[in-house]
Parts: sequence; structure tokens; C-alpha cells
Amino acid sequence: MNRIFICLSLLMFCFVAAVANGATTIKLGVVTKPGSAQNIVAEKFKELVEQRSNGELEVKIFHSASLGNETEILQQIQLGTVELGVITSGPFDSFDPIVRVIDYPFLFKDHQQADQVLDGPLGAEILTSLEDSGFKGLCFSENGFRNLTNSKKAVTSPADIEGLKIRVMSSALHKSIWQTLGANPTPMPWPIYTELEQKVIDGQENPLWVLEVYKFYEIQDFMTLTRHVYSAHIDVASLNWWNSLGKDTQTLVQAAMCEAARYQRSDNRSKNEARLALLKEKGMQVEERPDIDAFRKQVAGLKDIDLFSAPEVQNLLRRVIEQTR
Ligand code: EAX
Repeated sequence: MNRIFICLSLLMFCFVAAVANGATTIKLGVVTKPGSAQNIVAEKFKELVEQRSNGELEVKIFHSASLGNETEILQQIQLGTVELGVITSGPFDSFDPIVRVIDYPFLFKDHQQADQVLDGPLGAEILTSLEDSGFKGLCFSENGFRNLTNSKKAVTSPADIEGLKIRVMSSALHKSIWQTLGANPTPMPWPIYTELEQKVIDGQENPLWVLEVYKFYEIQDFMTLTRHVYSAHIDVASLNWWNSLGKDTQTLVQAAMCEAARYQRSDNRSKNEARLALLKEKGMQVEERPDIDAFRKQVAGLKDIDLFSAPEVQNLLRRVIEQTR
């Protein structure tokens, strides 16, 4: 009896050990906290992958900058110590200048145009280009259209921005945009609540969800619906890791990520109206009709600066502008 029990226990142990060994854990990094745009993609992806792989793949989400800022997460993905990331397009700009094309100011009129370009052949060119920097570009989800907020004054045209200290992402293009608009841009990694609260910076620019999830309405009285940049996330994998996967796993991961991205884009968009109402209710003074023509005019020369001088970057920017005109 005792022997049978020992044998059964051993068998059970081996079985559990085998299952534990069989499940591969994939690390996915995002800089923001639960409830954020990036986390909604990550959580949907986790749900789909774990369900479809019958437990063979386990996704562990590292959120709230537990792996560092977005640039640091990207470095870990390049190295292969982190497998996946849902990362704002802005900070990709120091890894591959072609990504600047997406963040070009006032490029996309609306979500539909952004989807057409990013889900089409031009977006695919950007995803493929990332392979030269060690990333497998899977798809685009979204942060959203970025708007300016600040604690000092109402802004309706670039003239009002003169001298405002605006936090920007770690991106040469974003810094140039705000310099050109007359601000004093300060690159700073996420998160930035304390810096805004202590007035180290006067303002920042981000999509509406950020103001709600990070409660920026408590410390930023003024918002201007500038929609100056459509901010995508690029959902990427480590290229070395990707190449080590079997074809079936690659297909499963890619499909799950693109499904999660589509789910999140539509979820994000469906909430914007309610968010705007909430931010007003919380006391933010919102300029809904700023002088966008004046903003556009002021940044019109950006396509000729050095940041876009590489032939492949210039060429892609020209084609995207043609398609969105
Ligand atoms: O989503 O750093 C930024 O401004 C990003 O938009 C941030 O990840 C919030």
C-alpha cells in the first residue's frame, strides 16, 4: 500500500514538473500602470495567448515602469532579456529614425486615416525596418491623439506657448516640435506627475486617457485640443526570441497581438467623449477650437530638418503625406 502511494506520488510529481517545465513564460513590458492604454493591449494579449496555447505559453506583464522607462524596456527587448513590449512610438526614434514618420505633426486627420496607413503597406514598411535594430514589429495599437495641457494659462495659438516649460518624451522629433512652437521642451521619462505637481515643468502633452488615469486634472488647469501628433504604440518582440519560435507559435503570437491591438484601439476611441466630459467636470478649462492653422504653419518646415534627411525616411514621409493629403 505504502509503495503504491510512493509510486503514485512520484508519478504525480513528475507530471507536475513536466507541465511546469513545458509552460514557457513570456515577459511583456509596459511603462504605464493598469488601466492605461498599453496595459489594455497587454492584458488582452495575455488572455488570448494563454487561452489559445492551452497553457503552454504564460504571459507575465511587467507594468508601472518595473522594467524601467520605455527606452530601457526597448533595450532589454533588443538584448532578448524581455520578449515583448507595447511601447509608445516616440521613444523608438533613437533606435530607428523611420519611426519619426508616424509622429510627424498633424499628419493624420482622424483615426481612420491613421489605421489606413499603419495597417497598410506603409505601416508594414516601418515594422519591417525595425528588424535592423533587433525588433520584430508585430502591429500598432494606440496611445491616441496628443493634446497640450499646462498649469499656467489658456493656450489657443503658438504665441501663447512662448517660454512654457513642456515635458516631452525621449524623442528628438518631439523636442524639435516643441522648440519650433516656441516652448522650452524638457525630455523626461514617464511618469511625470510629481514633476508637474512640483512645477519643475509647466505642462505636458498626452492623449485624454492619460489625464484621467493619472489624474492630471488635479494639477493641470488648462488643456488645448491640439491633436498635434497621433501617438501609436508599436507592439514589438525581441527579434532573436522571435526567430527561435516555431512557425505555429509565431502565428499564434502575431495574431493575438494584432487582435489585442484592434480591440484596444476601438476601446480607447469609444471612451474619449466621456473622458473629455469628465475632465471638464473636474475643473479643467478646455480650449476645444485652437488656431490649428497657426500651429500647422509654424511646424510646416520640420520635414526639411536633419531628422528627416536620411533618404528612406524622407521617402516614406513623402509617401505618407501624399496618402493623407
Ligand atoms: O502613455 O511618455 C509618454 O508621454 C507616453 O505617452 C506615456 O507612455 C504615457
